[in-house]
Parts: sequence; C-alpha cells; structure tokens
Amino acid sequence: MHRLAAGALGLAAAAVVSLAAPSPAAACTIALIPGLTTDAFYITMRKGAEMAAKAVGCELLFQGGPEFNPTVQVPVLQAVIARQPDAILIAPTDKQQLIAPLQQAVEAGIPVITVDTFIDDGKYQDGSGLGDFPLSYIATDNILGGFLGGVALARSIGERGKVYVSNVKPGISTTDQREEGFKLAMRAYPNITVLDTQFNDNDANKAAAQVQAVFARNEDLAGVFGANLFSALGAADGVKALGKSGVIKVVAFDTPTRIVDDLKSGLIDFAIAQHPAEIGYFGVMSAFAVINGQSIPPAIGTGITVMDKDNVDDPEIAKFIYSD
Ligand code: T6T
Repeated sequence: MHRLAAGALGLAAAAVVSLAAPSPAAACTIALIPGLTTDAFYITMRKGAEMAAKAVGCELLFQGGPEFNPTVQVPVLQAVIARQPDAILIAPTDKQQLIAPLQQAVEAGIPVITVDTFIDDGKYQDGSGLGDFPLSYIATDNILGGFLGGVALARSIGERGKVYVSNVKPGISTTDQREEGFKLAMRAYPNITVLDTQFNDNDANKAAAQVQAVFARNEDLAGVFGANLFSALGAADGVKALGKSGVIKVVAFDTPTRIVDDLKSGLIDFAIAQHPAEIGYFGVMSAFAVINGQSIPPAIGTGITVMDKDNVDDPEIAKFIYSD
C-alpha cells in the first residue's frame, strides 16, 4: 500500500518535472509572407497557419509589407531568405515580378510554396516555364469564384443592364482570374453589357470614386462586381454615396465583417467567401511534409462559400467570415 502510494507519487512527480521542463526548440521554422499584413483575408490565413504550426511543433514567421505591391514585397522576401527558414509560403503580389526573387530562395536551399496567388502560369513542377519551381500552389479556384460572382450579379439585376468589374491591377493571378471567370459567366447573358474594368490599386476610396464616375457616364448602371475585399468595399461605398443602395447591385469577393454588415443592410447582394484559414493550414502542413522529405501535390484547391442575407447567420456559413 505504502509502496504503491510512493510509486504513484513518483510517477506524478516525474510528470510534473516533464511538464515544467523547457519546451523543446521548434522542429522547424516556416515563413508566411502575405500580400499585405493589414488585410482580414491574410490575418485569417495566418490564424490557420498558426494552428497547423502549433500542431506540428514548428515556429511560424509571419512577415509582410503594408501594401499589396511587389516593390514592397521583394525586400521583405529578401529579409526572410536571409533568416534561412526551412520553407517559405508566399502570396506573390505579381505573376512575373516575383519569379526572380523567389528563385533566389530556391538557390539558398529554401523550398517555396505559393498560397493564394501564383507566379508565372501557376502550373508548377510540370517542366515548363521560368516560374515552374514552387512545389505547390494552395488557393481558392478563382476562376470558379469569379464565375459564381457573375451568375449572382446577373440574377440580381434581372439578367439585363450594364455592369463592370472593380479590380485591383493587372498582373495579380487571383484578381485576373476572377475577372476572367466573371466574363465567362457573362457570355450566357446577351442582355448584359460589360463596361470597361476599373482598376483601383487596392484602394477602396479610389474604387468608390470610380463607381460615381462610371455612373456619371452611365446613369443606367445596374451592377458592380468587386473582385477583392478593397474593390468590393469601395464599390459598396460608392453606391451608398450615390444614394443607390439596392438599386445598383453589388457582388463582393471576400467576406470581412464590414462586407457582412453590407449584406445585412442590402447594400451588397452576394459575397464570395474564400477559406483563408484553410489555405494557411494546408500551407503549413504541406511545408512540414516537404521539410520531412515527403512529396506534395503541385496544386491544392481550397473552398468557397457564397454568402447572402438569408444564409449568413447560419453558423456553418458564418464560420467563413474573416477575422479582422
Ligand atoms: O482577395 C484577397 C486575395 O485573395 C487577393 O489575392 C488579394 O486581395 C485579397 O487579399 C483581399 O484584399
């Protein structure tokens, strides 16, 4: 009895000792370079990445710039390469301009995976193209998302009238593909006229001013597709400033809380939610697999959820609202 108690106590003491021991050094360091740091989309991606990093015992190094811009992103990437992480996850801010800087990471022996956006043609490890070297591309199907946005906007305007795409700037894989998908959908609607795309440089104020300028030239403007978070917020703000809420329809890509508020108020009709936490989670898990000598698929597709006023309070839908 006495011996048993002592034995049990010994075990408990050992357990306490091992709990109190300093935690072992991280098994690896994985860097995540977002398009920009102050964007709810990447903030949410970071959360998923942190969760995976914790699960596998790696450190996550989250380092990015204040603007979605290759001139800002390249020096951040160079600083990250100098720290020699075991792998780099990056959302390249330009399809062409990030190819050479990322090649430097590979030359330094650091495996590269792109998340959200891609470089070159986005088809990796197929032996063709200068930007073939990243090991995987983990992202939303942006053509499909743009297509769904197009169908939603067409239906909300009664399949007739003038619409345009509010977009960031040419050369970004995600937003280029969303516009492509949107225009593909529009082919099925002969009574809809697609006006020239307006590029806003990821500036919601500029996107809002553009709605007003397009309306000044087209008083029968029926709808706007905001191809990312800032384009959509600006489109909604512009429609509101015109006093045309619910008259000029808005479909948004991305779902931070403000866009959800605008869905509820009727300013935005539909919003396409990406699953950024999923992108971050699978990004880290894929990097961990590579670090441990495993092969990974060259592309991993993550989900889309279409939100509207009627479904956004359902917890299974609401869980895809981004964290601000
Ligand atoms: O839409 C996301 C992202 O997918 C895109 O590549 C850039 O813009 C966002 O970060 C939203 O601001």
